[in-house]
Amino acid sequence: MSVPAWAGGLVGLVSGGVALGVAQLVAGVVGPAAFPVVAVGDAAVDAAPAPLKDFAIAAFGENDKAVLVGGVLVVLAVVAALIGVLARRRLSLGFAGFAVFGVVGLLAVLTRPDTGVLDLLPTVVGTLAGAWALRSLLRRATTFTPALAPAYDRAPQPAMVPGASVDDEDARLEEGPEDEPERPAVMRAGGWVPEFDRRRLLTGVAGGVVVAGAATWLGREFGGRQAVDAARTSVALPKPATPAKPLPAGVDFKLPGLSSFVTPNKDFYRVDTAIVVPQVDPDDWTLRIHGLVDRPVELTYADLLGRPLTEADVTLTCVSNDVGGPYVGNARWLGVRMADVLREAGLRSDADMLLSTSADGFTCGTPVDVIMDGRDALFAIAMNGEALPVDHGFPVRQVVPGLYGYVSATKWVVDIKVTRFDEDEAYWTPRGWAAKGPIKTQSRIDIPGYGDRLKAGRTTIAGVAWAQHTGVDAVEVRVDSGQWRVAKLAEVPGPDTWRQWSIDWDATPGEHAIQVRATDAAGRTQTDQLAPPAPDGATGWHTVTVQVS
Ligand SMILES: Nc1nc2c(c(=O)[nH]1)N[C@H]1C(S)=C(S)[C@@H](COP(=O)(O)O)O[C@H]1N2
Ligand SMILES: [Mo]
Repeated sequence: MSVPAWAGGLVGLVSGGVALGVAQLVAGVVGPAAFPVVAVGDAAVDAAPAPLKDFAIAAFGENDKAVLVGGVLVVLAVVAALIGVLARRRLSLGFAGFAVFGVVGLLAVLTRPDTGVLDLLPTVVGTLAGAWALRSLLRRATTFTPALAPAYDRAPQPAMVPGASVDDEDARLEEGPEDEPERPAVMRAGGWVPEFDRRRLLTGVAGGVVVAGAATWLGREFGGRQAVDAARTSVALPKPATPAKPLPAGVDFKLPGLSSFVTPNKDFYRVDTAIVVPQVDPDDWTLRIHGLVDRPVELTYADLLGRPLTEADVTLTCVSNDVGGPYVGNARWLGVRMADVLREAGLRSDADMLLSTSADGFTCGTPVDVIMDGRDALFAIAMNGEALPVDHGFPVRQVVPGLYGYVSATKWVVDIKVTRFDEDEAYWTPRGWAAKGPIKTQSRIDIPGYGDRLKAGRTTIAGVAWAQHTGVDAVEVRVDSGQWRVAKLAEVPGPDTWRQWSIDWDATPGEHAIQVRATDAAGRTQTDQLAPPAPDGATGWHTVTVQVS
């Protein structure tokens, strides 16, 4: 007779979809981080304890954000369906459910950096749209037919043909069946009987799905993405005042399966806390440098492009990279030397930390002495000959040879506070990672791969090793804990990039464990002591086992 539970659940789901679609559409105008699902995810990322985050990175790798957003959506779907089931009995319960959603969304948006009043709009409008969809769909699902004996008090209403819905049924939905006994007997005997109308419900649901889908799609299209993409493609990169040294002929062995010396942008690892990548318009971008300086400055993108540019080949590494892991890549960067800008601003002598902040509120603490010691520490605008990809920090990011990314490589950087380590803390420090993060000398076997099956006979073992700003001096390989043998090293343009290595091996039948270790130019050989990534970088020798037959 009245709306069955399954239909209530369906109505709840579709109404939730309408709410999110409309929120997405409004967020497309006011900014992607104001989309409540993303805000909830972002807030969860920031609030999650470090071990959980480490687990997420280890288990899902670069998909960890997609998994998180997927999880939020699944929870939302289940709750929305429940709201629909409840709302069938009492519409006010459904509205209350949506209100709770809305408040959670608003609270999450408010925890985001730089939230303005406008950022609350997607959640508010989305919640209202969802509540409206809930009410309309439930009304559609219920039609009222006259009871067997028509009541004379209702009979004159001309619109009341059997099967038609009535317009003022909120009250009936509100009251629910338990209120029936309070009605006058005559009304019950000859009133209108609510009936579930499956066909009208399903056409309404189809309409809701179309609205939700179209709004989501439009919201994404508007989402500033295209505007920033267009701005990015129209950037004309100036020629470097200080070009990089030409790459030596022998930097790349070009072996199948071995990491190429230059990592193409599309293959470059990505690690950050952003669920939706910040879309920063270079025309609006400025970099403010303040704190322990004599002359605070604010640079525009045009200012930066107008300054002498330095080009440098630098390998980035993430502190959360496991031994043998993928979070390392090498690129040619183009940018302004950070030291020049800081010197002009009048760096004070008591400063020892640069606290940089990104457009999305991530912060990073970099030692001042490292920036000022002459290495190619850059405010980078380009990566491998093109404007920075949005994922990698467009319009401007930091690149500092020798430091893990979490203490040096701020993407979408907008603010630098010159300060002291004993006064300020960056994003990852209270979350269990060291305040300072010099890169540990490491090496990785790329070929053969873990668990590969090989034919007996001559084969090549090869990989990469890195000790940024110190340089790799030697790489050794051993099989089954035998003698260490010295590998052949590729050429490098300088100490700031990784270095390819290779060695031949006469593989004999059976299972074998291959290990590698590097020695840097300071004479430090990698320790065999295994340490996890937290708090300051993994150690140990990369080991690959293979089956030879
Ligand atoms: N804004 C911002 N910048 C950031 C991060 C971040 O979370 N947010 N992560 C850092 C970390 S941990 C690393 S390893 C590098 C990774 O840079 P990539 O994504 O370009 O490889 O970016 C750094 N810069
Ligand atoms: Mo990192």
